[in-house]
Amino acid sequence: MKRVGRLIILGAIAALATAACAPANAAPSWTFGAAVAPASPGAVAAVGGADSAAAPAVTTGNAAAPAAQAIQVEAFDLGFRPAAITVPAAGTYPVTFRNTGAVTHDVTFADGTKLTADPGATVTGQVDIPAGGETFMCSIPGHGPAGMTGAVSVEAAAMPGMSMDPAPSPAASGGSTAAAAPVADPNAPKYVRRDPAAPARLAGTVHDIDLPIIEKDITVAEGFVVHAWTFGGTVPGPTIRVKVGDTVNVHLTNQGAMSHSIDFHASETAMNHQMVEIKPGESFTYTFKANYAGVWMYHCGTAPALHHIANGMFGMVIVEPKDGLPKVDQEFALVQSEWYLGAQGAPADYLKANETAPSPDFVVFNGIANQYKDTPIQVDAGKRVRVFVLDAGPNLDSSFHVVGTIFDNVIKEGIELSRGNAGHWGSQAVDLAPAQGAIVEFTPVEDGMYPFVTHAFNLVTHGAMGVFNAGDGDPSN
Ligand SMILES: [Cu+2]
Repeated sequence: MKRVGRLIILGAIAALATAACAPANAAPSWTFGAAVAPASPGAVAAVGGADSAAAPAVTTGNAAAPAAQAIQVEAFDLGFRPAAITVPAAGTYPVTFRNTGAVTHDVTFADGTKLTADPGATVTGQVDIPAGGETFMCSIPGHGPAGMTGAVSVEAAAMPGMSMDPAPSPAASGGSTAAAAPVADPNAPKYVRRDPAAPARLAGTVHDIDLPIIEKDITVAEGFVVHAWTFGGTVPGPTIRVKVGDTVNVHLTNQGAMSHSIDFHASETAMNHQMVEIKPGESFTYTFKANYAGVWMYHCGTAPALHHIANGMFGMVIVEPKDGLPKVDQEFALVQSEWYLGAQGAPADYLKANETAPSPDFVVFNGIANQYKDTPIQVDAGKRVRVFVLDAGPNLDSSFHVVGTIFDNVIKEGIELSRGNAGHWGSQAVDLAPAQGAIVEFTPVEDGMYPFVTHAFNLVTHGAMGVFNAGDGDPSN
């Protein structure tokens, strides 16, 4: 194979040892108490049967307890069947844990007992159930809040007339336990400003790109650190720029502590062919031919995909037409996205991100709040500027606008407003739903400041603002 245009994407291997950074390995903190009373038969499985449906269900506190045999629980994407299990008495029980989902899950009991199963696998172990019962959850980040919680109740302690259902998951109950915004830490590391320049198109027609998956702490706004999951060690991941007809081989190595995957919107492939789970330590090559021009999103699709995108796993692919784009004076790449903060140094808060009326702590361009307001992007009056814009979401639209300019050339999702069109039409803002991308072009007419925003102004005050500074920034000279 011709190996041309190899792009080595560097990034430090994540420091995975700190407690805040490795929730999958840390002792879980429990939101729910053990359920202790009977519930509807459909929600309850008693121990002892080879099949939970065939097992004698314990439906009231007066029913005879079946002989204790085993706890059987199945994990699917994303939940447990059954989520409420009854045992007749406190004691040690064998556990059979079956994963029928598409990604790795675990069942982690409140005492720390943990069984992990790959997709399709069944594992066994044992657990001590105390007299008060015990909750369990999947400890993989995002899975518990997405609904993977349950409880083992002890029948002897059950009280007639009380519900035995496990406490509803926070996700099911509307996310009422979503974290409050952390307080800015003056000792947090300073953020690293991302170079807004669009990369040059890769030379040649076949591209081999190394894209390590790295979990690491990133300062996303002054005073706020997120334990992000990344492609290539940055949020957004690196921008990949090719042209129609090129072949792109992306070599992924998962250096993180949990499973991830990748989905290139610029590609055409079956989901279960290339958007596959890449476990920690594993490598996978995702290959696609760039058949269509555009500004495309890539992202992690591992469940819950919302959490993986909200925690930084996205980036931009630019596919130019076969003959390339016309030359302009300067080109930039800007990705708008949201941060839903958990605790300092923790991953993004899934429950906040999952609200139907989401209220992000920050809305940002290129991963960091206000970075191009703090240090503007230098341009020149009278010189043509092209911006590749992507709305990575995960939830909110962008209305991309550059104050004091009119876009005379826009290509949005395959629709083109051409410079020099017969009606002399122009564009003031480009509307992008999550996962949509565009190319906009403009020319600052004089020296001065040209702020760029999403014209949803409630988001501007949350970090979605930058500045193009033309010339010396002073229109009066
Ligand atoms: Cu991921």
